[in-house]
Amino acid sequence: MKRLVTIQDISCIGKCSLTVALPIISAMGIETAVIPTAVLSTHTMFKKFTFRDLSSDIPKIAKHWKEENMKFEAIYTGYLGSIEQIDMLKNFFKQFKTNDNFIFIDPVMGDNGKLYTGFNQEFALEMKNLCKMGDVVVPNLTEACYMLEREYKEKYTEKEIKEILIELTNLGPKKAILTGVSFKENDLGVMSYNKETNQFFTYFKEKIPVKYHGTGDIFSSTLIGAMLNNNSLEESLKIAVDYVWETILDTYKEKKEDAYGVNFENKIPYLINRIKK
Ligand code: PXL
Repeated sequence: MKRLVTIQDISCIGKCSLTVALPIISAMGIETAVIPTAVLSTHTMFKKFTFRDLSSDIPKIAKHWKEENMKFEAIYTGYLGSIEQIDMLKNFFKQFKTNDNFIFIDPVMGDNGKLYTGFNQEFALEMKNLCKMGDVVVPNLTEACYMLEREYKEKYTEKEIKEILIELTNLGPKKAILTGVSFKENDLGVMSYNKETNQFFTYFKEKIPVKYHGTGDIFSSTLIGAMLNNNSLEESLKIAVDYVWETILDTYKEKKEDAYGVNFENKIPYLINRIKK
């Protein structure tokens, strides 16, 4: 069985980061080792939340794993709580990157043109430095704009999206994926660029008129799970977009409050069927 390690926070309520990565990637038949970076009572979109920083555990866990000669097919990072943690991850990458595995970075920092509570431009530039060490980077448009110091806009042309993707791969990664891309009023989806094959790829679904929290983490978890199930980048993107779309639709039908995340659990059988095909 393949094993990845994912490094992100535990938000005890709110269905994002580790509480979605662990069930989704496991359901896709991949052993999911974790390093929790922090424990929060809820994610940071709630008015109040507790935050226990677990940074000091990261080097200790890495040291122990090195002694045990632990290996991972992929290293997947998500929400990180501080610049200090980013530095620790650079060290972690140096210790656990091999010729056979890949580093997948979701630079979780913001959405809708704004950074989440607790982040600033300095953090965004440090995250950009971390992305230089990645093989695959998966920002949304807000995160890409903060890292590349570009103005965030509501609408982009295909030419502009391609430019952003190329700029992202110029940092180092072989593959860049932008989420939250839309060229038509009723479409929403992703565009990717593979530097090695010089190919762009787009995949869109009909927009559901609502935004839920945690869907970016569900997307990234599904994408890496599909890639580790030997799907091409393009097929993996289709699986991830389709699964996220199914979870949003299921939640939308229930008219649920957005801060509590989507009904991803109801659609796990759908995801497993897609992976088997
Ligand atoms: O879904 C991204 C995310 C992950 N973890 C925490 C968050 C957020 C977004 O707000 O606050 C703690």
